Amino acid sequence: MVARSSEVRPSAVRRSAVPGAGGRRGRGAGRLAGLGLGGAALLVLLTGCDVGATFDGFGWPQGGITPEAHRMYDLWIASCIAALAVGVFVWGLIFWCVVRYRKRGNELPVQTRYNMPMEFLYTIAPILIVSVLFYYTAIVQTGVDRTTRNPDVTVEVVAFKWNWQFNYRDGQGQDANTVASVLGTSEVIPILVLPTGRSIRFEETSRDVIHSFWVPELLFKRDVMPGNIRNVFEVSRIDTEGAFVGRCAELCGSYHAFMNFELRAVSPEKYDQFLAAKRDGRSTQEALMAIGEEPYAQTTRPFETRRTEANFNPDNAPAGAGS
Ligand SMILES: [Cu+2]
Repeated sequence: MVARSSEVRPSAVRRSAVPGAGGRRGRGAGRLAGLGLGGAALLVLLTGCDVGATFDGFGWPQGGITPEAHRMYDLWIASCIAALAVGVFVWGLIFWCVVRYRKRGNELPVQTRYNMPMEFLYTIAPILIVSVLFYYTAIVQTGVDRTTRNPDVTVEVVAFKWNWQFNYRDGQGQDANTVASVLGTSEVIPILVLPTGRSIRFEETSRDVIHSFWVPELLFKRDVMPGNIRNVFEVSRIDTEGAFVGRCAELCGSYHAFMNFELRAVSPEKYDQFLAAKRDGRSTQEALMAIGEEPYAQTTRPFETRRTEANFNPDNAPAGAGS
């Protein structure tokens, strides 16, 4: 594949320096191509295994609770394995060259310009790698962004400085009606109750600035825009019951960090009972207790904003009074 040192094997140098005289070179390129194909096959195989858990997700958060979260996680793990495979291959080549072609005398080594198989390989291989990564990214992204015509649950997410309102809707779009609502206050964290096993559509809108709706376990966040933009996304189902913290992920002002909520995933039966209780006019806390759930947030708590401490003129002394 690459010309050998003339000092060690002069005959080999002559053979490989002649263009097209490459039985050996052809075999080398074939071997490399085979290695690439083998690597790709290995990648597909490994993606099915739980390699991610062994390596702590390669830094990606684990514990996603939707099929979409798992698909994004798998894409990340596969991309990391591909990157590592390429890295190991390149590091191997570097070290091999360092050892094999180290300086042995003062004679200039044989130069190997215009090595067509090599040039072909390092042009085609990156294109192939990028194409495969692009293909799977496009597939996963399209899947995550997919919306359906009739999701089982539609919830309107209304963000404002600095809290959330969640409106349960009887249909899709701006013209649908709100049948029940959960509103957060400075004292009470809003709890977004949702069922497991059902498709859920989130329709986002903001009353003031750009916020971002983020539940880390969804492994997904989406900006909440003011004005006429209604950002929409769906999850095909939530797999796990439990309480999951939600946050605003867009710096939206002084109390941005306090803009928390909780996603409470419950069984479909409990969800139906919760919604019925809310429609009967009960408070969110009463409705949660009616279905045997904790009435207040478990994953976060209202923050003490310490507004009075931030007042540097607590005695309301007149300006310029001094001391
Ligand atoms: Cu915000």
